[in-house]
Amino acid sequence: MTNAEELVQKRQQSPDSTTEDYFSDLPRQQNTTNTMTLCGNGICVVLCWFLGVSSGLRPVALSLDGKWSLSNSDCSVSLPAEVPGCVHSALQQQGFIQDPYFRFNDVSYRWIAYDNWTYTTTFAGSTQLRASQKVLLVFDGVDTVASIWLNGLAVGKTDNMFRRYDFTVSGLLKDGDNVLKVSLLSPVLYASERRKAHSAYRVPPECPPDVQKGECHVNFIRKEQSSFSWDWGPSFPTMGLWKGVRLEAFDVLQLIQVSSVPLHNISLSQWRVQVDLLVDAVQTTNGKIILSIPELDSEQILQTQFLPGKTKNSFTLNINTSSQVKLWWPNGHGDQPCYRLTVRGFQGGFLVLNTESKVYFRSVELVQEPVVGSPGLSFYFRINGKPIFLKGSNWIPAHSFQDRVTPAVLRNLLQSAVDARMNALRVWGGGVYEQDLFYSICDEMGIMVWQDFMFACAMYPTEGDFIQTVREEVIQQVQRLKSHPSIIAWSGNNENEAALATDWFNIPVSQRPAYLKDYVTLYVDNIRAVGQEEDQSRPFLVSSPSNGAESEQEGWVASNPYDPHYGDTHFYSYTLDCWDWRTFPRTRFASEYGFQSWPSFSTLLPVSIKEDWSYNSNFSSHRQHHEDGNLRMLLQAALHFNLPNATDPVKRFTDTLYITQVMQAQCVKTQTEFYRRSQSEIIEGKGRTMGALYWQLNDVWQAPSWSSIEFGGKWKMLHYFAQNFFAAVLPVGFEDGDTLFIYAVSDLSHDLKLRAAVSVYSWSDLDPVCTLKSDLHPISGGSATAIFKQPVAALLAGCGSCTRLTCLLTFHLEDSSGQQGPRNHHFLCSPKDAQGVQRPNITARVQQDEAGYSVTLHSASVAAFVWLDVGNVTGRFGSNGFLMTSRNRTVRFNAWCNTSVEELSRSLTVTSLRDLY
Ligand code: BMA
Repeated sequence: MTNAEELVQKRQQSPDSTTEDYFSDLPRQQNTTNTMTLCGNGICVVLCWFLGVSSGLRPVALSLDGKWSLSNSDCSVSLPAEVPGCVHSALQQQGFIQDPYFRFNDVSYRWIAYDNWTYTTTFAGSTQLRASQKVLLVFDGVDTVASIWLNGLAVGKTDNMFRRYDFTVSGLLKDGDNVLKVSLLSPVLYASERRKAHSAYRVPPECPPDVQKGECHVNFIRKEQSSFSWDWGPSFPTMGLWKGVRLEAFDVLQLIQVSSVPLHNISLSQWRVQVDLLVDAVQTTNGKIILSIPELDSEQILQTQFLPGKTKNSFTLNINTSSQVKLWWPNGHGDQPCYRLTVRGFQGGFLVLNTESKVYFRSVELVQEPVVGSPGLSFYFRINGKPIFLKGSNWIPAHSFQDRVTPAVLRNLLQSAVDARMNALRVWGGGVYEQDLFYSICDEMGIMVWQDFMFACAMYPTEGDFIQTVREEVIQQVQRLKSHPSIIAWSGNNENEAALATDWFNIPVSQRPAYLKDYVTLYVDNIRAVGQEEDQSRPFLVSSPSNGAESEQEGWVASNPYDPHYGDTHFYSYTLDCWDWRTFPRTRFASEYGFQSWPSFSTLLPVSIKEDWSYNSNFSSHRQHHEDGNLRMLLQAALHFNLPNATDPVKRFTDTLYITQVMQAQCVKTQTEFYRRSQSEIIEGKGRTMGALYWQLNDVWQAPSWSSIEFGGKWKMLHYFAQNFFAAVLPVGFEDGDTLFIYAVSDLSHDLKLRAAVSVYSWSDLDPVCTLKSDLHPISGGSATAIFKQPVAALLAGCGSCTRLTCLLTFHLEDSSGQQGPRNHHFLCSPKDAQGVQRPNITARVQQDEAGYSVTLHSASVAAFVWLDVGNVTGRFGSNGFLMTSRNRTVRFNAWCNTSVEELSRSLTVTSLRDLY
């Protein structure tokens, strides 16, 4: 009996022994990297290789991550470089360049992406490695266009940042030092060459608008589309090995990917789990697969045959019907329990593969069906049979240089989403398919993900090689990601249907059919077809926005993809008054809407100098990538607020940053509340809104944008507002005609009985002028119901000497046990027109107790949009940007780093609306 046989026998005799026990018995070999654990997909491949019986060899996985060397095309620059990483990061780490985000460096460092760069490493080729039947050189991600050389011989080429590449290098390895080179072409020059070669017809847009200071023809290269600039981001066309590199050697077979998708048979009320194993086998291998979820008392033993080469092998595990399956729920609707799935493979009694992964059970349906009283079709998600209103935002890349998106950055941003009571994020199609950890965290936190494919705001080529690389990209990404319950929908692209339908690119009428055909070829015949072949467990949308089923009816490009009677919409208006809800489309599903604001001063400080600190500085216009964006923010703010007029230039600048955040927070609040209160109604044939995902959650650098979280993680006022406007139970107030309505919105599963309590305050007095209460109303779970209605004139007439100009309203919901949900407010006039507004002269005292830090405020009068800022002390307040109608208020501060009462007191500034003028 060989060692391996002995061990397998031992293992079978003691089924309880762990993988570690199993390995501890194996004879240790020199190369300890053999036992590398490959994690991804929420899945850790504990051991996934064949025990070579005949040769007695163990398989090898040799990581090539770490220090490589890097040089440019004429070798005038050479330096060490970290892998995974990119050229820009390496140049900065070695002191060749400053912080690329500092001031105007995005433009100064443009040369980097115009050069070609070569990464080189040397590794030892052991006999063991070379003796293996098959040796693969694996790149989890190459950015982007590269040729790869091993010991001077060409191994292969890459052209797609979103693919994993492997190359067979079995005969190319030498004893001793092996030299691996990856030569990267300038992505900018490559895209431009591809454009030139594509002479038959235009594939617009040619270039981004000048205001973006970006590069052209990004649609010709399969790379993060926003890396050539966007309307919120800089142009840093990265190059590098952005994911891991390694050698994998094996004698019989290698497991490349495991994925599992739970499927629910409603009529049989049975769950089954479809398990796909992507395997690379040296030769035909017969064996036995055992799938099991011990906790559900479910196991399946199946005979199988792995054919030579790379094959996908699907198996089904039927879940024992007498076991109670606990379901995965979105945040706010229940827990996110998971189960352990083990997959073991045996050949001739030998364990040939053994993996363990997480399985979460949930079903998802996208419901598009006729709606009573409304033309068109509904558009909402049903999770585990329950209609769910999607509350959240849109996710963009968290950094221009992906190597800097650490687990801590991801966790902080996603935790912030959950803390603002979001249950959904859309991973937008101009960025990257996020790293595995992103989706694992979403799984754990109950964040539903609308996952775009990475195509945005452009037409794309459809030549054979382009389609081919995209097909492979889609297969790999769907296989990698489909085990995540968080992903509830795939979506083909961002706004490309709309771009065609509403002719963004001035395509001559005679050429339109050719573009439509290309559109269908790419997104329907290829991306959708391939995607659906890999995963039938979730809905597949072709574009966002689209009319869903209606777009399909109209040949995939609807005449108006923004039709509020169908599908999802994107809606932006910067000139209309955002306080007027009548300007918003009463859509079925709002997947994008938003307003820009500036980040806070402390976020700008590290990337600017004194001369930059004015709203009209070159820096301020340089960082603004949206045409007239800075002006539009002020014009929108000026509709309702006095603009800052301080004589001190820095104060005026920081006050202006503040007012843009006030404007943004109030605008997005108004629009989101409109969507949430429209969920149960049909008005003029429109309504039943079931999603509000504002644009955008996070930032890629320190600049004005639509984000609610600044680069670095600091919450803008909007994010604090989201904490309230996404609350499970929310009172929404608005006027229709001159009548005040208050709606009770509830995302709870159970019914409530609530009344509205309205307080009228005079701007000049901290004591309420009067308080009104409605009757108790039944509020069904998952609904929006009007519970208070009164003409404003009558309300004010019955309440002392109030007028629209002198008073404002606050309101909340309550039942016999007290207040339910947050307090809300409604202005009866623009604050700039209000009469009796006093300077609040707010004073603040920082304290520390066992629970942490708190700030106690004292105000002399009603104060609106009270904003606490502790500069660069990182952390988060319990609430912020609030309306203060009491003399005292205590706010907690959750510090992310060590700080002190002294430091906080020193750093603290308090600003309210009246402090600006
Ligand atoms: C959308 C997005 C992005 C853009 C945003 C703001 O439509 O899809 O392309 O950044 O608007 O303009």
